[in-house]
Amino acid sequence: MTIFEKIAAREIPAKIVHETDEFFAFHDVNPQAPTHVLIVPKRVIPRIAEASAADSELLGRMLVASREIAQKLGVAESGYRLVINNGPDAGESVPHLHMHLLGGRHLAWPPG
Ligand code: DGP
Repeated sequence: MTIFEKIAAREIPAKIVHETDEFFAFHDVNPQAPTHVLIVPKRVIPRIAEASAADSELLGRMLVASREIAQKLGVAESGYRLVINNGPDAGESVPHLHMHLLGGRHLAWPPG
């Protein structure tokens, strides 16, 4: 099982802020901004480059749900960034697709 599957199964504790039967969101253990949550499908897709057309609706629902999660966390008005790291140069460290939602401070662009 991946770390995130273990969190979904409640084998590893995490602060879960949103959950459906398909995906869930929880606070990142190593936050890079005052608000930093991960939105993760329960079905393991290793990374976005390995997603298929069959994953399109799930990924779309995750993207749309980010709005509700941002509202719940109080960053909808101030702004937030959605990030998916794919592969070594992007710093991907967990081979279970996840979307970062970062906010609560000004986020520099371009990213480091
Ligand atoms: P990435 O570098 O894009 O693969 O991001 C992986 C993120 O996962 C990283 O920001 C830290 C987070 N993370 C890793 N292990 C755990 C964990 O056990 N619990 C929580 N809450 N977050 C974790």
